[in-house]
Amino acid sequence: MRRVLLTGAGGGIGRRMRQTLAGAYPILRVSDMVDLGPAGDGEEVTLADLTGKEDIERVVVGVDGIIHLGGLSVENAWDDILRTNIDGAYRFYEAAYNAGVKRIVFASSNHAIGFYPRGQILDGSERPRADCRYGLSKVFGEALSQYFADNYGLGVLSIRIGYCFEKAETQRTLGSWISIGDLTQLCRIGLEVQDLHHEIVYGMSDNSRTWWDNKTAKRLGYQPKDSSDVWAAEVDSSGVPEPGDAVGLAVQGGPFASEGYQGDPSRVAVQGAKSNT
Ligand code: 15L
Repeated sequence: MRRVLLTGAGGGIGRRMRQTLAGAYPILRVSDMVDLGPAGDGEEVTLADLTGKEDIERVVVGVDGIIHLGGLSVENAWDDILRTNIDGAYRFYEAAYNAGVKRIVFASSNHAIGFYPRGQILDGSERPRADCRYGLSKVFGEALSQYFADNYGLGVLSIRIGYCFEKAETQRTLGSWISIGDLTQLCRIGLEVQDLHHEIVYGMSDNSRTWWDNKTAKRLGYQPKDSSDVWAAEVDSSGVPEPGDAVGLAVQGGPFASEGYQGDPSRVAVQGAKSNT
């Protein structure tokens, strides 16, 4: 990998990963719609809207591998999800393939499987069960990755990212927490491991209390260095209620599966279906 593209470099994960990837590859191209500041050593900075054909085609030129964090990262209105995470993702993969890109690390999400009940152990081989439209777009992204691997020989690692923030604060995030260091390690495996077709792994650190069996990631060489266990006692004794309604508290996706998530009125139309956990 000579030139690696990091999309969504201005987002919550992207900003930190820009730092953890510094120096890892000869050239790191960072892109986002928002101002990313000046280029650091070994960096190229590109302003790009990944829903626009010209920007997409420009940003992938000369790139060997991509960590694709770009797109909407929480629930949104359907039209925006469709334009950005579905249509935009397809066009992005197509342009990347046409430009000769060999590897993509796709930032999927635990919300692709968020409607599975808590306690059920998942290993990435299960059928998707999205808990919101955003999760549904991540199911599409995983299928898109499989399609480009099968039909065009692109190597793709889809990472169902859990909770990538400073610390775990709830029972749910004790299970799904991942440090930026461990997520960076997983992304680098996706870019560098030999003979990758398409694999789905969980973006989690070495957490003891989890619903995910990350055996595929381990087979690919993942050795997480961090663990949410350090906050387990604090979370147990905090008494702070977890956000979400009864459905959200019963399923792995938590608040994303809860009624009125983000106060989106168009959600109400399908709410009646959200009772069978
Ligand atoms: C996600 O997919 C979101 O991008 C992130 O903001 C978190 O909220 C995370 O899921 C989660 O499950 O908590």
